[in-house]
Amino acid sequence: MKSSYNPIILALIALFSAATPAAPESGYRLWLRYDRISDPATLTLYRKNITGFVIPGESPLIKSARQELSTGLSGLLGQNIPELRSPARSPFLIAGTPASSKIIRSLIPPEDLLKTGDEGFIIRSAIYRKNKIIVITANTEKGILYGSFFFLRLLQTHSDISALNISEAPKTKVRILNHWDNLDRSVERGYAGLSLWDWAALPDSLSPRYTDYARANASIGINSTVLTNVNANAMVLTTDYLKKVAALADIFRPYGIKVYLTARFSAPVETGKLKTADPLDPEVIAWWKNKVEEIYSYIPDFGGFTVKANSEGQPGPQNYNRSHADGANMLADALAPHGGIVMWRAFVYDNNVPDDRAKQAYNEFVPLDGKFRENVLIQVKNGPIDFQPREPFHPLFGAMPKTNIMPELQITQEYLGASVHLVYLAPLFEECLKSDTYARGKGSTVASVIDGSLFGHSLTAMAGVANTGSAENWTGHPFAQANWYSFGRLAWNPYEKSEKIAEEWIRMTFSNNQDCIDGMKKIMMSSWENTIKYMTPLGLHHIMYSGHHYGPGPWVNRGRQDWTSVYYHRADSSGIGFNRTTTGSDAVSQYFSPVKEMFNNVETCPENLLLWFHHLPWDYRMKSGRTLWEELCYEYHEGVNAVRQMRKEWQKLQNCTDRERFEQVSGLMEKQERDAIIWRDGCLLYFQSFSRKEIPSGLEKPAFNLNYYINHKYTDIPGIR
Ligand code: BDP
Repeated sequence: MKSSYNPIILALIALFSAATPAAPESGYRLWLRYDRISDPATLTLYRKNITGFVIPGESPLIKSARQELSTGLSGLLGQNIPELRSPARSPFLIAGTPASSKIIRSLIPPEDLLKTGDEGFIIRSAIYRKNKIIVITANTEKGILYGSFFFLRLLQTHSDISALNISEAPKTKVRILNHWDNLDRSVERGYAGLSLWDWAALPDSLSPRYTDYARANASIGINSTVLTNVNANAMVLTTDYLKKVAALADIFRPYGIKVYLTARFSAPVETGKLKTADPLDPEVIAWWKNKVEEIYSYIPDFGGFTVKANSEGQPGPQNYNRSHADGANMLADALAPHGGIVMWRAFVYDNNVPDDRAKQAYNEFVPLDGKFRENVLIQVKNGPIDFQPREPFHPLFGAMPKTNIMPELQITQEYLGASVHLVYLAPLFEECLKSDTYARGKGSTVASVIDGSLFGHSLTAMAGVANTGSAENWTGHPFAQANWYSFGRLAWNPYEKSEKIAEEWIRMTFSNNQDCIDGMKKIMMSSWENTIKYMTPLGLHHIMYSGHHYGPGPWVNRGRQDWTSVYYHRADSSGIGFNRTTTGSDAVSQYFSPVKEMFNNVETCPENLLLWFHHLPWDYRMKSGRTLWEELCYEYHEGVNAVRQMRKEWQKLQNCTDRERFEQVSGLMEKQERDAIIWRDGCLLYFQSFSRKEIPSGLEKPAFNLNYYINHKYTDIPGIR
């Protein structure tokens, strides 16, 4: 903050505003806490700059913005900031479209709004009748809502608002949460209680949570939500359920959020009593057309369908010898007249285990490039296997230039410690988005594929598998809120930096005190790499306990081959790792040069993906000079030690938060350390049975034998049985 105050007074103010523990806090308010600005100098300046606000209009979107500005400004400024019917003689804030306000028309040249599209906005300092004012304007009311939240964020993060000149527009069109929520309120891979959607009580009883859910999403630019699990239940498409869906849509609409559903491909058979779900059958086509019409009669702005087809036993067009394009296009044609879209998932793999599961989506989808309708997006997980702690980027990014491609990121921590381990996921998301596919030469990043700029697509999107539930704090772990937050920020701008997002979130959620920000940021920014170290270092993957995926299970060797761990790590007496080079499964050839060569060559393959692409002897020499076996041991130990270090760092941050959240995080970290040790020792003992080498001296030795880890049961992890 710039200010012209006496330095002694400022020093005194700083002293008193140093971190002090806050009032109890359940975490329910997420990052929208709006408590009075803690720094007195900042507070004084803000109060001078905003004595009231003007927001013309009465539409639902404007009412939401008004409500937010009213509670936000009054809360943050610690005094009533009234809505003004007419401009004041003292500094004020005005929010509106040019159409709604003469003042705005007189201050903002129309061409300035051109770049902000139908969801962006401008926030600008201006002079009106010799008075300093702040203008939030946009082409649409939705832009006003987003601009209002953005402005409140400036205050929440103690930003300088003396000379504002901000112009923002989202880089993707559909920014969407995928809820893997079932109609019985269980949540697939959910670790934060039951589903938010209380289907039995809907449509008559409407939880206030629905509105707060919508506010939280709107505040970070999320404009869409798929209410139901990708492993879909056709029941949700029946009339009674559609009425329930409509009730939710009515609540979300004033926050600019559209609802979507998952479409079970066999619904015409299961609920429509047809004999087939063949996408080329005229009766099937008619059934979906009518169903879609019915949906729009209840939900006029319905977004469309997300579909998991011919994957993990789900029905799909291949059951009728039709292609993914036949299936997707049939649904797309039903939706097109209403403006709806289809997000068709590329997470497919055959019932017949192929030579390498990592190759399958690419093999099935690339030949279909150019065959999908304009209102179809292919939804691709960030990596080719399945949300592993670290994966290389999915080779489909860049490989289908004539098709709309969107990424699916997993916010819920299925393979990253559920809601128990503190793992800030934005660096994982960022690593994928920044990856260079080389599809059109250097600079063809994944972000440039999905924002449509690389191949000139206008239908763009980003999906995140939600981590929300009925837990009081929404996400179970207080820090897991940051993963929801950062997904929204990255969907809005896939080029945003994870560190900047972390800082914003800490300021809004915990504290604006610099020591607190630094301490928490350090914990967050190293958390993902540290977790990889104690779970799946050096490119190992899919070695989790089968079923729940929480703890280690490198010994899993029963059942479908590509669901076992031994399929992925391929450890034997000669070494460890999956050979995906040109001498192995050749998955490397699905990448463009020079990425292909980089992964293919053991010298240039990044060590953090080494065993993803190479099978190497136990005494292979790593860059550190250690053997592969030794390096594995050190990585696992470093991971555990990092958790211990993190616990110490957290203890230093006691004054940065209220007691409730402090204690909750402390307790979770204790479990995280316990279970990180189980990961380390279980994996090392198992791999040692092949390497036949000692754990290097100086490193801790496992407390139990391998059988202990194999038989270990988790009884205190939410969502895990
Ligand atoms: C896997 C999950 C499974 C999901 C599947 C999917 O284990 O529960 O249904 O992904 O994305 O990660 O369809």
